[in-house]
Amino acid sequence: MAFYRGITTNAPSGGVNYEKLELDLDGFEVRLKPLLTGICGTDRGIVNGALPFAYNPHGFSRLVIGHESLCKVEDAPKNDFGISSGDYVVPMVRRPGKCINCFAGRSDNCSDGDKHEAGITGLHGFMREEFGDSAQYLVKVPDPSIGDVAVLTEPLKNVEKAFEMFDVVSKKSIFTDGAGSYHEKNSLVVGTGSEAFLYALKSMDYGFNTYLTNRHDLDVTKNELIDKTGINFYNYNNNDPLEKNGLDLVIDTSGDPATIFRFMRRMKENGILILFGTNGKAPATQVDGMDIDYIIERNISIIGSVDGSRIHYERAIQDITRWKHQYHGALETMITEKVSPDHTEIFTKKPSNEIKTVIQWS
Ligand code: DN4
Ligand code: BGC
Ligand code: ZN
Ligand code: ZN
Repeated sequence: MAFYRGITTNAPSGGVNYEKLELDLDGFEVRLKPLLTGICGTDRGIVNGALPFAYNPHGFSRLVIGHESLCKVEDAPKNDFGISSGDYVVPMVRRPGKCINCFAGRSDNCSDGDKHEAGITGLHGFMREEFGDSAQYLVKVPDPSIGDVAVLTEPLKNVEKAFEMFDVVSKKSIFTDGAGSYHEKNSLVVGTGSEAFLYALKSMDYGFNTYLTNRHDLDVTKNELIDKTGINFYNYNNNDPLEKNGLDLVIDTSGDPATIFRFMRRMKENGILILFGTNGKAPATQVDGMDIDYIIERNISIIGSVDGSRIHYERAIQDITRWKHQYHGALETMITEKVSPDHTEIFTKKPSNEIKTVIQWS
């Protein structure tokens, strides 16, 4: 038994502490030290007691939070997964239960809910000075030069999985334009947080005419990112450049039903709507028979997508490596602040210009 400090909560009621932990690391083959851990809405939701599905590990009265990280391997015995001391790795969030999807390496599609998520449901997370893990849950970052942005791997793996869903569902019809590309197709990402920007970058990769939207203007940092990447943005309360064109792909990161239906009503035939944002506190909205008709008559497909599997982490690392060079410094500007682990106020007060705040561990 050794003592390490970590950031904890009491799930699901919430609260946050940076405290000394007595955790047995001996049962784990690989020892890891986090370099950077990212903060996302899920962490804030747990700390604020707003995520009733979060729970402490069995027999513990606290949960170490954190599921977005870039870690350095301190010590690893010989293993079948190519993980060695000194490697940069991203540990996976979900750990399999016993269902057929978990068994097949797709715990992101767990069919009975009996999986665990590090830092969220029944398993300690990565916001601690040191921890142990099994080599099979570590995804290697082969190019150390992306070390400053590789902490974006975990949030991007969600996007990779959702686009895999797009690939599957878009086969229902010919989705490309007359030239066989997506250039004449409009994709709209609702919301302007870190996941929204990652969705927009992926959508640009596909060649979509890509827009981000929100109900207000953006601050300087986000505008800079818009300029550097060539993504389009509009404040939907002021104007709507896509009004006449219709929407082929809509990706929602807001979780707001009224906003989702506002844009659903503008979708074109065979359109695809991906629901990703979650906000259990969002107000109800009115949906009538015309809305249902609209969806049916146009063959609109609605996809819900959560988490991602190893392949999506690997694709995320490939995309981050390419984007880092392609966008010349833009990806780095997504990391808007680095704070120390004792700066726990960051979980209750989101900085106004935040895209991604990270905790720096060493
Ligand atoms: P975030 O930074 O809170 O992003 C949410 C975005 O939605 C913010 O830019 C909000 O704007 C914006 N928004 C809220 N209400 C509206 C509205 N009515 N109209 C337009 N925009 C609005 O969180 P994130 O980027 O980290 O994650 C996005 C969402 O995905 C969250 O709900 C997460 O819980 C969820 N998520 C799901 C998965 C998964 O399914 C993984 C990670 C995150 P403002 O705050 O600037 O006003 O696997
Ligand atoms: C994580 C996902 C996880 C989800 C659970 C997200 O923040 O990125 O891996 O499945 O939270 O709600
Ligand atoms: Zn997250
Ligand atoms: Zn399962």
